[in-house]
Parts: sequence; C-alpha cells; structure tokens
Amino acid sequence: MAAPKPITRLISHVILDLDGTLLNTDCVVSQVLKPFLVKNGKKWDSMKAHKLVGKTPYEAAAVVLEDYALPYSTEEFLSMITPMFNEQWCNLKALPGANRLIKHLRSNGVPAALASNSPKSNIDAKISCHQGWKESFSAIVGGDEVEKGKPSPDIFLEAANRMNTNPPNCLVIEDSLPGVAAGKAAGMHVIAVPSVPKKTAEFSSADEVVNSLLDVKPEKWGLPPFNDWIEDTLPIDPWFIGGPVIKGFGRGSKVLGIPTANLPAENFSDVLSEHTSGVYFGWAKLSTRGIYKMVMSIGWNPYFDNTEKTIEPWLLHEFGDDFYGEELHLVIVGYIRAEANFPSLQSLIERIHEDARIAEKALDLPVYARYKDSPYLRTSLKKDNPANGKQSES
Ligand code: ADP
Ligand code: RBF
Ligand code: MG
Repeated sequence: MAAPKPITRLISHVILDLDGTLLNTDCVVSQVLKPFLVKNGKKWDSMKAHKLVGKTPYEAAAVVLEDYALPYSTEEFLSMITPMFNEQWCNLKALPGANRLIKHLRSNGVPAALASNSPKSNIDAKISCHQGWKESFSAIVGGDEVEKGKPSPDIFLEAANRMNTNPPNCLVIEDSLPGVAAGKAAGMHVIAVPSVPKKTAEFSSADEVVNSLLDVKPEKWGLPPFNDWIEDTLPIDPWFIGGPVIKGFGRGSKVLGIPTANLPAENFSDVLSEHTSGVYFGWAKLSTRGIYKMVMSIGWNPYFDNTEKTIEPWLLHEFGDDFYGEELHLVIVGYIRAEANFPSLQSLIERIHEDARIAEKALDLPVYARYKDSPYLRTSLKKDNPANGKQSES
C-alpha cells in the first residue's frame, strides 16, 4: 500500500464516485448476464467477471460477446441488456466500508458530494435504495450535468463549486482510472480504491492507493479518524460460509509452516465478490471435531501472485492430522488488514503469525466471542444445502 504523499493543505471536503467505489456493480453484472447467457445456450463463468469491471458498458459488452461467442453486434447486445440493468439498480449492494464512510463523514460534519459519470436520474434511483445516503451528500453531480464526463475534470469541479469550496480542499475517492485522472486534472487529492484486482501499479497518479474503503484512514488527510477499531481489529457484519475442505496450492504447510484449510471458491463466487480481499478472522467448526478460533486471508496472495481469489483459513489449533473432505463452517466476524506483498518469505510468515496473535486475542472480546454460539456453527452442512455460502443464518 503506497503511503500518501505529504499534504500541503488540510482536506475539508470529500467527493465520492458511486459505481465501483460505493456500490458493487459486479454482482448485478452476473445477475443480468447469467440468465441472458443461459437463454442463449451458454454458461456464465464467474471467474471471468473481473474482466468487465471498470470498463464502459460498450467495452464490457464487446468482451462478453467475444468470450461467449454470441451472435450479436455490440449495439444489438446493448439494446437487449440495458433495460435489464435498469431494473437491477436496487440490487446494487453497498461495498464493504461504504456505509461506514458515509456515516462517518456525516456525523463529523465533513461535507461530501457524489460525482458520477452516470446520468443524474440513474444516480438518484441507485442511491434511493440505500437508507441515509441521499441526505448525506451536500451535492450530487451526474454525467449529464456537465459538458464532458471523467476523465475530464468537469464533474469534480462542478461538485466543488456546488459545495462552495476550492479543488485543493477536496479529497476524491475513486475506483477507476478515468476517475483518478479526472480528480488529478481538477487539482484535487485522490485516493484510488481499484475495483479491478492486481492493477494497483496503474494507479500511480493517485495520491494513495488503498485496497478497500475499510482501509481509508481519514486522519492522514487531516479529517476526523474512525474510532471503531478495537485492538487492531474492525468488527464487520458477520458472514457465513462452509463446505468440504479441498486441496489448495499445497504450499501452506510446506513453504510457510502455516496450513490453510481451503474451501471451494467457485461455490462462493457471489460472497467472494461482495467482500474485498484481506485478512479476516472468526470462528471455524469442523463437523466431527469442534469449534476453533480462525484467521484467514481472502484474495490473490500478492506474495505468490495467484491468478485465482482463494479462501485460506488457518485454524488456530494443533491438529495431529489432515482433514481433507471434512465439512468446515466459518463465521467471519472481523477485519485485520489488506493483503500485502512482502520483501521476503520470512516477513510474510512473521506477519501471518502477528495476525494470528491479533485474532486469538480479539476473539475473546464479547463483540466477537458471542458468534461462537452462532446456529451456523451448530448445524451440520449437507451437500447442496441452500444455506451454503449464504450471507445470513436461516
Ligand atoms: P493445501 O494447499 O492443500 O491447503 P496446506 O499445506 O495449506 O495444503 O495444508 C492444509 C491442510 O492441512 C488442511 O486442508 C487440513 O487438512 C490440514 N490442517 C492441519 N492443521 C490445520 C490447521 N490448524 N488449520 C488448517 N488446516 C490444517
Ligand atoms: N499471502 C500474501 O501474499 N499476502 C498476505 O498478506 C497474506 N496474509 C495472510 C494472512 C493469513 C492470516 C493467512 C492464513 C494467510 C495469508 N497469506 C498471505 C496467504 C498465504 O500466502 C497462503 O496461505 C499460502 O499462499 C498458502 O496457499
Ligand atoms: Mg491451504
């Protein structure tokens, strides 16, 4: 994670992008495209979804047509799917940390604006589905309200203007390259939250690159700090995943001395796309053995530069043997940090042990300890159980 360049002036106003920054557009992409492809005799491949993130609708449509060898022109295809997307706006989920950031700015009296390339009417429709959002922005600027959209600075300059402030006082938070370029062209400070994985290097023009909104530290910009971290951990809305333990890359114990009981990521593609990569912790239940503390990484393991997003849970217990094939249920209750690269294997191992110490200690705090009694850890997981991979306990 790049450290922010020194600030010359304190930030007083924040300008947020919407799609890909506050809202998860990925999930809706699969919800629309999955049934469309089925109707056309094709099968949606969730592992290809990341290829569409950050692209314009026209570019994304062209990629889908080519990947799935569909017999339409880009224009024909867009005219069929655009109305389907329009129906999905209320299904766009807030990205991790979005609600937290919006509430934080509002409760601390930091004026915030929304600035998006989408037309104003689309923005209004999208944010009306999220409680408290509309009232939290002192200005909302749509792509149809200025002459040129991002990467031109117009949208951001208009947002600053409507908030009666000057560009150098503004901090822009953006997920896309055109958005970062627009913010810099407007003379503003820019934090990039890239929604396309592993593309951090391309965002070098941003003042800071973070992995997710959970990693934004407002105090670095002279803004009030978050005060919800507890002993180096951040409580999150818990999520629940489970399945049979499968073979991973085979290097956890061998290379690191840290075994990780891998779950089949393809069963959780929606859950995985909803949660940012990073180091999390919680409780783990092995069907025949018991409930254990657990620390895990989700993501691409930058040190090994994996091409697949994987779930790597390390159960904080010494087992005498392997338990491949056994049912493993996880309740993930807190966040520790973003995934990182390390200068040496030794420093990666040391950091993972530090994560384990943090998790071990935090899980005794009532805010996390109470989830040890989750019904999800008490039920047995049957094959094809519809609750498998779901967000809530039912
Ligand atoms: P793989 O790449 O196949 O996941 P690892 O070297 O990461 O191989 O070892 C993981 C396996 O080790 C798990 O699937 C499990 O069977 C076993 N194991 C033993 N102790 C633990 C533990 N404390 N946490 C996680 N897995 C463990
Ligand atoms: N891999 C990384 O490349 N960067 C990390 O920051 C990182 N953090 C981890 C934290 C925890 C708690 C665990 C259990 C693993 C982490 N790993 C990380 C993943 C590690 O590289 C992975 O378990 C091995 O690659 C095994 O496949
Ligand atoms: Mg493993």
